[in-house]
Amino acid sequence: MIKTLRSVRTLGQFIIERQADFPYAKGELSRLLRDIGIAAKIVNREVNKAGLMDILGDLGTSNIQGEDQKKLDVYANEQFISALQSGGECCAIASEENDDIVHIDNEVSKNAKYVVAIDPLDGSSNIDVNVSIGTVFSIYRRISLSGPATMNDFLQKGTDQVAAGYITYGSSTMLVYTTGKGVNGFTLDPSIGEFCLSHPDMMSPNDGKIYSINEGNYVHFPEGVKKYIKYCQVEDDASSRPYSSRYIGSLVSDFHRNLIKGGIYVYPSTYKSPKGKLRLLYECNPLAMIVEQSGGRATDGFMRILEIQPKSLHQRTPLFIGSLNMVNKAEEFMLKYSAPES
Ligand code: AHM
Ligand code: MG
Repeated sequence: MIKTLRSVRTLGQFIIERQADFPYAKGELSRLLRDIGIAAKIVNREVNKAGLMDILGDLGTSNIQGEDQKKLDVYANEQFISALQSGGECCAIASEENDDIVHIDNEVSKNAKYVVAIDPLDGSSNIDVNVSIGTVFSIYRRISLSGPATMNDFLQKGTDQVAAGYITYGSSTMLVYTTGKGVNGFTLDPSIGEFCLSHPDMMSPNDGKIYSINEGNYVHFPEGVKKYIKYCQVEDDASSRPYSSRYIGSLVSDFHRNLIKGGIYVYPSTYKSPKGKLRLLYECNPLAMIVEQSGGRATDGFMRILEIQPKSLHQRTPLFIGSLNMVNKAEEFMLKYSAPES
């Protein structure tokens, strides 16, 4: 009997097929996603050989948050900016690594329709120790009509995202994205250098058994979070508690695991960071769009992440994200024990 090869769909093929979902589209968004996929492969190559090259360690500069940047962060930032620059479909970028908007003002790009918010390499404290890291990106249609992009082009609510995604550089490298019509995941096959569809129509389980939070900060957490953690640890057969605690310290990796297995990731406000640590535009909004598209939920403890009106590029927000029923339960605790006084 002749065995037929199972057909492989590459990211490039899939993006083109899906263009039909947007009958009036001219292919710009497809090309933009393709450009991000190309940069991801280049960054992946460097991440993989990070241990071999003199690319580890602090570069000695700080970003706007006052955090040390690693060399690989800078490299990833340059790669994504350069791919978007040469692709011609993006007129400006907001990056975790740049204080201000990066304008792409060459003739091809300056009137392009889209702006991109990106965290080029998240979880950078894990680079030196071989733990998986990720990229998170968000794409908006600009609202300014022409010329250089404006701050307002970036300060749109998460509900206005036209596409969002992440790349996780782990035991294998995956790119997961949505254009608002479901979530699909692609695994990089290093032998052919292509992202191949491996996780079609990803769905977040409604319930899960994993909670992910930096419990070392327990004393600084709001009462609602403390009570929710205790709830996760109580024995209860009906809800499969106690849950397992899993925390990698790389948002993308923690999120990705919970998306597949079912779970909740929480980075709440703390005494040290009253607004939380994570950034709304290029960390929380893209993952919130993905989780909602897969049937899960993302809130700041009280309000849907995608409905927060951003006021600045590097704005932070608390984040409760993951399986629908788990986020609902955590929110119940927040409302009961930590609701802001009105
Ligand atoms: P970064 O953008 O500086 O890498 O910080 C974001 C990271 C997330 O990936 C991770 O979930 C979180 O910070 C971990 O923070 P903490 O060490 O406070 O638990
Ligand atoms: Mg980050």
